[in-house]
Amino acid sequence: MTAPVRSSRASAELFERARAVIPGGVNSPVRAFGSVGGTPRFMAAGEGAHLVDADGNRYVDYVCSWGPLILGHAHPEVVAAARAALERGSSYGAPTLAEVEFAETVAAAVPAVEMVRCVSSGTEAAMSAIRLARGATGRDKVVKFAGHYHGHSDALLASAGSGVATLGLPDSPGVTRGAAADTIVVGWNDRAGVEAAFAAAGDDVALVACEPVAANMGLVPPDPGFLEFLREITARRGALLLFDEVMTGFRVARGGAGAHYGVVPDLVALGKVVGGGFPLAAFGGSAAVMRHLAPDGPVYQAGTLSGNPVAVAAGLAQLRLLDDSAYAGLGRRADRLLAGLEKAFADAGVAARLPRVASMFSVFFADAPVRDYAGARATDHGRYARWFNGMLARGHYLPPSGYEAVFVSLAHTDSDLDATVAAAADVAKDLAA
Ligand code: HOZ
Repeated sequence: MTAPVRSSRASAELFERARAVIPGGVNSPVRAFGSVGGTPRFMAAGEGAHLVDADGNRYVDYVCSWGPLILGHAHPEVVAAARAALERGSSYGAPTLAEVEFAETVAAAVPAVEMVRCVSSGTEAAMSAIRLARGATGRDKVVKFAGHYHGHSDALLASAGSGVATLGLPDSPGVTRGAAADTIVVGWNDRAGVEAAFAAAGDDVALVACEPVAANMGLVPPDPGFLEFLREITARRGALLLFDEVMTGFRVARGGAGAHYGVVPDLVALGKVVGGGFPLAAFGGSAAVMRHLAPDGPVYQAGTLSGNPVAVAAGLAQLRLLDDSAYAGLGRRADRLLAGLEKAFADAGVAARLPRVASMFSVFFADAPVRDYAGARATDHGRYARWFNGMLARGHYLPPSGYEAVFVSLAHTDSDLDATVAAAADVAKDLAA
């Protein structure tokens, strides 16, 4: 169990040291607690559903390394698989049996995927998928949605979610005008906007890229029929459709959001979830499209650490455990937590929306449902900061930004979830005061 957080002195001292040698003191901006205030917690250990910080404080963790830790921290089977692989060597720069098994596992699970290429991060997966789409179609333009985040490659940084939204950064300093000019940004769930993009760009659209469940502007599901609409218009106009499933792959279902909604895109980007907490990602699609990649085809893409044996072993260990009962278990935990949170906010008279898909959700302080990035930005982020800090002080680690999603893992026990609900009831009263 957790206890109220006593001191964050060690974290504060580490943050001070870090700021002298790491920009902003962190290696990824959202970690800096910039929009919620306070001292980012420097973590010393992860154990099941819990994180332990440098001061020895224990938290129930709902960030789960931004989603991938579906089994919780340091799951024994994942640790054993990684350790066994490591004892055989950390990196070969040559192909392995495990990479073949990994590709077979992903292809069997994800309906859109016949062939897979491993990379090391979600950024690389989405960036490579764009190059592949451009190479395969001979077209330049990419359509993306405001508030969707596909990593930090040039083509996809416009109107991006996640840290770009959290910090309220302007579009694209450092991105050339040429790169920005090939990206068309449209509102999420905006059919007319997508039609207008195709009308304006004619037949030069190579790719429509989306998070099938937007999860980097808080969680904003697709309107009913919207993914089907994207599938239809891209097919009709000769463009490819990319589902960036970095957040949703193997999380909302074994086959990802594509399987959950019954829509099969041309390309899928998978991120950290396939590495079970290690730096592994992948992109895949039909053999016809994927064979454009070198060395089969001319579209170049490469990486010494792509398919790293330790990361692949850990990822495979996690993917093997994600069966129907695992998804049922995640669903039960999310039901319990969401019911408790909804009641806590309702009892306190706090207007909150908790959109959910399977075992991921977010907390918007708003009166009306959120359908797009403008709606997400209009929610009460000051209140989110108070909510976050109130929960953190009581030992519950939520995303340090209202533009991120909350994740439940199989390591969360009923007592973890109930403790979080009890803390939420307390914090909700403070928010209402
Ligand atoms: N929204 C990011 C995950 N897709 C947060 C992780 C990060 O930027 O560090």
